[in-house]
Amino acid sequence: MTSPRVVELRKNVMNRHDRKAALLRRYFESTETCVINLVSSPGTGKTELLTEVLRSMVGRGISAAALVGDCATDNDAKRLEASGAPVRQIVTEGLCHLEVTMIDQHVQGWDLNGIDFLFIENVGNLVCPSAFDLGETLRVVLLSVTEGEDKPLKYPQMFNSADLALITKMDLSEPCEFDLATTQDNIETVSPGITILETSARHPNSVNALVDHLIESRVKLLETTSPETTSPETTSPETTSPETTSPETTSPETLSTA
Ligand SMILES: Nc1nc2c(ncn2[C@@H]2O[C@H](COP(=O)(O)OP(=O)(O)OP(=O)(O)O)[C@@H](O)[C@H]2O)c(=O)[nH]1
Ligand SMILES: [Mg+2]
Repeated sequence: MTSPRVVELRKNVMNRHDRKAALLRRYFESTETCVINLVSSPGTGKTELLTEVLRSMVGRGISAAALVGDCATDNDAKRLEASGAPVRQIVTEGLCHLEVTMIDQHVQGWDLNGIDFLFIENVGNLVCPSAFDLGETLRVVLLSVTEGEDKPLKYPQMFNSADLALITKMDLSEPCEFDLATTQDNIETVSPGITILETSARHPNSVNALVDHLIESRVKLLETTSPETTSPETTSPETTSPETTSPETTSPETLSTA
């Protein structure tokens, strides 16, 4: 008796999240901000690579900012700030993924009209973040050479919900005896046609190639979307501070009880 009811409640909550994400996506389109949600296992190199991407963008005069999610610390925000780009930390207090209400809350006060790229570093987790639309323009999944070639097959939803796949830490591929061709095949199996780029935060050329790819993607997306003047429907009247902030009312319980 209880099982079907729980499923139905979860569906309602997810619909609410999806509606909110759709509103936020329209707002991002209206400001011509390309929002990129980075998802991967813990330790794949999201922060390291993003720091270099932001540094490269700042150096080229491109306006970029970042939101970063973490269960318990603001370590990653401190690292990302070294790039010179504006950064805000979202501490999820144990929640294993970011949710759209947190993004909505944490962009308050930023004039997105002046921001071409907003990166969101999700909480390191190869399962849950795939189920939560944050209103992003592009979802980018990262897989490092140290994790094993089979991960796309074991976590297909993370790969088939992404728009771009990055194989990271390529500078370590030899000592890790990494099999690039098998990994590419595995990604292609679960996400046919997806673009796959090889990167290393230690190799500026690969960082620059990634930045070039993102700039081209934004240009193409701007050509296909018609901006409207839309404001985000805020979930809370309070404007969040730029510093470390706790998630709003979002908690693991929300999904099963709301
Ligand atoms: N050799 C090498 N090491 C890297 C590279 N990218 C990241 N690392 C190292 O890998 C470790 C984890 O990198 P992070 O950037 O913290 O990974 P993350 O995905 O942000 O981790 P979480 O935020 O905990 O999910 C750090 O010690 C980095 O210095 C790379 O391209 N090459
Ligand atoms: Mg990180």
